[in-house]
Amino acid sequence: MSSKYSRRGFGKAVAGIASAAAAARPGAVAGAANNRARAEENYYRFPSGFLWGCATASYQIEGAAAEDGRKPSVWDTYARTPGKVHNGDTGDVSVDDYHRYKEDVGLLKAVGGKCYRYSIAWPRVFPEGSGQPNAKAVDHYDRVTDELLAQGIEPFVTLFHWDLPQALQDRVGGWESKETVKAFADYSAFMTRRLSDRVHNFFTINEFSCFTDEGYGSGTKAPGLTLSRARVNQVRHNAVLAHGMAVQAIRAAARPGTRVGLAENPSLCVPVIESAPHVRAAQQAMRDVNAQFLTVILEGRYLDSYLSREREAAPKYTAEEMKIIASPLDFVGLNIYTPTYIRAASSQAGYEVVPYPTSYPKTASPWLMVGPEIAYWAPRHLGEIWSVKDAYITENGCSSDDVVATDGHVYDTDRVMYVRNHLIHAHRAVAEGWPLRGYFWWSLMDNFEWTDGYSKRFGIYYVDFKTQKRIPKLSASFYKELIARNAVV
Ligand code: GBH
Repeated sequence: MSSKYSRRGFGKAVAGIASAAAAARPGAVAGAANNRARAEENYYRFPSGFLWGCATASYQIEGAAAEDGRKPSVWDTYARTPGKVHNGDTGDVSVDDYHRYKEDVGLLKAVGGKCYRYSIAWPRVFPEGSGQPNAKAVDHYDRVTDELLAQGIEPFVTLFHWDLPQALQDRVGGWESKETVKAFADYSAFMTRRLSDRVHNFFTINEFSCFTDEGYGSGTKAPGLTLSRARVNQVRHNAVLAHGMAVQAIRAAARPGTRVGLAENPSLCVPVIESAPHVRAAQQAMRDVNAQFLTVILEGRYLDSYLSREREAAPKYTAEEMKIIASPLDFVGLNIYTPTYIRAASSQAGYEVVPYPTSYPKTASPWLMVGPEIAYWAPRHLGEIWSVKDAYITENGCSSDDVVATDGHVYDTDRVMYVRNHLIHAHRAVAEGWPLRGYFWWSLMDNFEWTDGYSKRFGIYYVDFKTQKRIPKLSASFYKELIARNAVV
C-alpha cells in the first residue's frame, strides 16, 4: 500500500471532522459556524490521487458487429436466438461507440474522469479465437487508447468481458475446453504486448459466474447451455485457470511494471449487525460462498466445504493448476451491486444467509437490492481476510427508469442516491485504511444490458438509441462535482 493511503496519513486528513464535531457545543455560535465550514470542507473527502472513472464493456457499447473483420461472439449468437434477450435486442449497433469513441472519451473528460475501464473484443482481435491476429482491430484499440491518453485519462483494460469468439464455442466447446484456456492466455499475451507501452493496468476476466454458471448452467447468458453440475464445475475451474494462465502470460509478454488483476463480482457478505459474532460469520461466509472463484484465486485451493458440497460433481484439477490459478496479483477489482446479508448461526458452517424480505428496496433491475454497506465490506474483506494491498471498485451503479423531462434534463435522483450512499461507505473503508485506490462507475452511458437488452439504463449519460444522442443526466453533474471536490457531494 502506498504511503498516501496509509491509515496514519489518511487519519490526519479526516481528523478535522472529528475535532469539528467535538468542539461544536451549544452557545458557541461563531465557533460552531466555523467548525461547520471546516466539517464541510472535509466532508467525506478522499485522499488525493484517488482514481475516479467509469467502466464499459465492448459488446455492450461498440456495435459495428461485422466491421473490420470482427466475427461473432457467443453473445451475437445468443442475442439472435428467439426469446433469449428482451425485445430481441442485439449488440449489432448498440451505442455505436466503435465509431464514436472520441466523443465518448470526451463525455468522461467532461465530468473530470481520471480513468476509464473498457474491454477489448476478443472476436475482433482473433476472429477465429486463435491463430492470426486481425490488424484492423488492433489498430482500433490503439486509437482508443491513444485518445484516452490525449485527453489525460488513464486506461484500464479488461481482456474478457464475456464476448467469447463463437468459433471457440463451435470448435472446442468454449469454456468446457482447455483449448479455450490456452487461447485466452495467448490472446492476453498478444494484447498486453501491444498495449503495455501505454496501458499499465489490465484486468484478465470480468465476473466469473456470469459466463460460467449462467452461460453453461442456468443458460440465462451466452452461450445459453444447461449442462450438468459436474460439467459446470469444470467450466468454472477452466475459467479460474484461464485467469491464472493469462496472469503468467501477461507477466512474460508485457513490459516490466505492468499491473495485473481481475474484476470479480463475489457475493458480498455483509453482517446483519456490526457485532463480533456476525462480523466473524460474514468473514467465514465470504470465503465459503465464493470458494469456486475469488477464494481459490486468492488462496490457491478449493475449500473442503466446497468440495464436499459438490461431492462427485467437484472439479478435477492438478496441484500444478492450483499454483497457476493462485498466481500473485497486483490488485483485486470488485464489481459491487448488491449485498448478501449474513448472520451468525450454530450450524457447522457457522453462518447463514438471510433472505430478503419482499419489501427490501431495489432499483429498476429486480436483482439489484440496495445495500451501500457493500462499499465498506468489499475492501475490508479483501484486506482483512486475504491481506490484499491494492483494490478498486471496478463497477458500481444502478438502473433507473430514466426519462427526459420537458426541460431536456434527466433527473435520476435514485441513481445519485444509490452512488452517494455507496461512496460514504467507501470513504469509511479508506479512512480505516482498507485497500481502495479507485472507483469506476458502471456505466459511462446507457448501453446493451445483456438479457435486458436496451430496457435497462445504467449510464450517467442518457442515450437516445434512435439518434445516438448522448445527454448528461443529473448523475453526470453529481459525478463532476464529486470528482472536482474529491469528496462526496
Ligand atoms: C455487471 O454484472 C456486468 O459486469 C456489466 O456488464 C453489467 O452491465 C452490469 O453489471 C449491470 O448489470 O436477472 O436475476 O438472473 C452484474 C452482476 C450478475 C447482475 C447476474 C445480474 C443476473 C440476475 N450480474 N445477474 S437475474
